[in-house]
Amino acid sequence: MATTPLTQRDYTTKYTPSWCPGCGNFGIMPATKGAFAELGIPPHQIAMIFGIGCSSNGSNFYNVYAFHGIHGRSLPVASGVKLANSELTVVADSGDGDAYGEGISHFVHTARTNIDITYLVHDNHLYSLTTGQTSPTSEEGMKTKSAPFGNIDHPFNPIATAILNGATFVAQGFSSDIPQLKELIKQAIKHRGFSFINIMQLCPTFNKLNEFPWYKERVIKLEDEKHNTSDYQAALMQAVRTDGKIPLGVFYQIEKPTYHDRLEQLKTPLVKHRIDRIDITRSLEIYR
Ligand SMILES: Cc1ncc(C[n+]2csc(CCOP(=O)(O)OP(=O)(O)O)c2C)c(N)n1
Ligand code: SF4
Repeated sequence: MATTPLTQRDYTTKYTPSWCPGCGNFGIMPATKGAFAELGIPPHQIAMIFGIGCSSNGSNFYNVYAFHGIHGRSLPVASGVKLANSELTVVADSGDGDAYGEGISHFVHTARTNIDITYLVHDNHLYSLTTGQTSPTSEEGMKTKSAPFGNIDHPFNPIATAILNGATFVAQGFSSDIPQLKELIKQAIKHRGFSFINIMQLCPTFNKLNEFPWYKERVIKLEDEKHNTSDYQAALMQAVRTDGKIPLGVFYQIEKPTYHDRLEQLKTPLVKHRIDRIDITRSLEIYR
């Protein structure tokens, strides 16, 4: 931990974000940087792994170790980074298309591993970088670039999927509620295990359905409902609500051994293992 207080500036690069005016990414970024600063994690101890999309362009805007991967693949890269150096705080960052379309199998399988990384998904209900096509979380009936007569498919439920597949910290935030989102990100990073936050994100350029007034009518806070975050069934009930409300806050959190806890060889970070004493003569013989 740093000795002098860190501020958001410590995590800021010289590049000006290219997002549209009013984009929810402008709310998610200060919440994330604020969480890093308040937790006192210096930039060189953080690795952020991005996929492809408007949100993923954030790789240029965070002064941390940042890796811009390929579409849908932020989680396997993030897992690899954590396996190599468990002393880093590893955050994977995706759009909803990236996470629940291209990257859906990684989402499910990473949740099962309970590896100690944090996953932030910017859920603007569209593929926005490619100009607003239907994504897995687009609502049924929503008119998009690729569904001009309305989306005919049922939307994907990220919260229920995460809980059902073993994620040990599952939350939902909103890009317009920066203080709450910052607290959720702090809790997610502090949590030992796979922590996931679905972040409802405004996309004023392409999403004319899920705008601020639409959310204002629907969002509720789980803490106001006296929700018990360690109750698996209560968490699932909140995730599958049918009253149209959008709960914000922590749905589910439990302690469980992490991936690293379960493998003796990972107790020491792999980057600190001595490799100079390993004799590979026999292996070389095989391939000679
Ligand atoms: C395998 C693959 N399919 C499609 C694309 C084209 N593509 C690039 S960005 C993007 C949309 C990203 O949407 P999302 O992940 O929701 O992020 P957003 O732009 O909304 O933040 C698509 C489809 C690609 N790069 N790779
Ligand atoms: S298209 Fe939407 S998500 Fe992309 S930068 Fe513009 S407002 Fe943000």
